[in-house]
Amino acid sequence: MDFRILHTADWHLDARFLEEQKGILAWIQARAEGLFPDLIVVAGDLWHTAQELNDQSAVRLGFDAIRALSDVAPVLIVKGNNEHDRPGSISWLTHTKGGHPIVAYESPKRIFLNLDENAFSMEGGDVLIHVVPYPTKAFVQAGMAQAVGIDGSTEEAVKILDAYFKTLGAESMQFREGEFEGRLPGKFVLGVGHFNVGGSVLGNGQTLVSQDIMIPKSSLGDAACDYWALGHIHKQQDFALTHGRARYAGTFFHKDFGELEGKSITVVDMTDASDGKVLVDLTEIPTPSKAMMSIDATVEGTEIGTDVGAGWKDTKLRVRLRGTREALAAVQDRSVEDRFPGAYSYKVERIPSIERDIRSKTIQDRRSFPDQVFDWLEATGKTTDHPNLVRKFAEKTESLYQGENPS
Ligand SMILES: [Mn+2]
Repeated sequence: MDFRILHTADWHLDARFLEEQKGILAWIQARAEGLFPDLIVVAGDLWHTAQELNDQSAVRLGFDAIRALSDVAPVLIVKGNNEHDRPGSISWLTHTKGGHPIVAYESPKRIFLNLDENAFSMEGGDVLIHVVPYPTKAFVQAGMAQAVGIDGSTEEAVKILDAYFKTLGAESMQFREGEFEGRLPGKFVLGVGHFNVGGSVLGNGQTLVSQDIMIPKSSLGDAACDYWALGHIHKQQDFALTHGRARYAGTFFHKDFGELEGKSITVVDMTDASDGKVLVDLTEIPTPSKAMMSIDATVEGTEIGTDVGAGWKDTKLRVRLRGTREALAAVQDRSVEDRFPGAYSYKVERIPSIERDIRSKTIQDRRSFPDQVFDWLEATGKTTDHPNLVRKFAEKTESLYQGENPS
């Protein structure tokens, strides 16, 4: 028997993206109908933030989309980080029902899927599913520590998680036992999780808000799943594990400026190979979402500078104009659109240049901002007992100024 999953993640539903999300979700719904999946996964960050109960929020869109997808196949949702999926914002969906069952979990769970009946079960089935929502430290200590019999207060979260994934692995192996070289045909093991796997690559636009627990690939492999359907990292990517494969499906729409990679949803096909192993085949289906580009341009006089790069065609373009207040005021939004023709949409930001107090030629010529700070200290007769602290601060300020993440 074959097993097909439609793997999505990081929907980030929110009023601010509502129209675009509505359009792409309708597109996903139509594609899902033609794909005949056995299971549809939303691997965390269903919501972008806490939603209000009114017609302007994304609650209606989220509810309608999940219900519509459940007409196609059973739907499984896991909770993402607290910043996005607030406690209690996910589990209630378990109590809703469309054409097929919907389950939504905020804590670790082991469930099964029966492929013939299109139904979840707690007792057994064709597919064993390990559900692992976002593990905060408190969550690890309260929930998983209990599951593996370790006192969370005295163990490192990473060690607990390592032991936890090993217990999942033991369950996976137990589930597989039987004829056919140690594995029953038509039996698959799936992991669904929302967390940061060590070595995964962030997209251009994404910055992680919270301090993540980094889960090593080796731990993930220990769980002995045939496939891990992951959420959390918005750039789609997959990697091999000691046992099975894992993939971040990524966001289905461009959420942040700087996200230039194409967006997609993933079809996962699992089949029995003749040697008793499971073949996992991944197909990316691109979604009709526009890349989000950001261009910095200097305004001199009333002219937008020419060193502005290329590649903005058909993107959602943000143009950040820098210059004196007078120069910026002289540039109309309309002339920005003329200067960058063919973008899908435009957002114009005007950032006035900061006049520096110290205009000494030698200071201006110094290369780095930390050097300038020390020169300024010297020039103004100030001293510091904490030069390292000042340097660190200056370096962070400089990297911020250059738009890098100072971590
Ligand atoms: Mn996310």
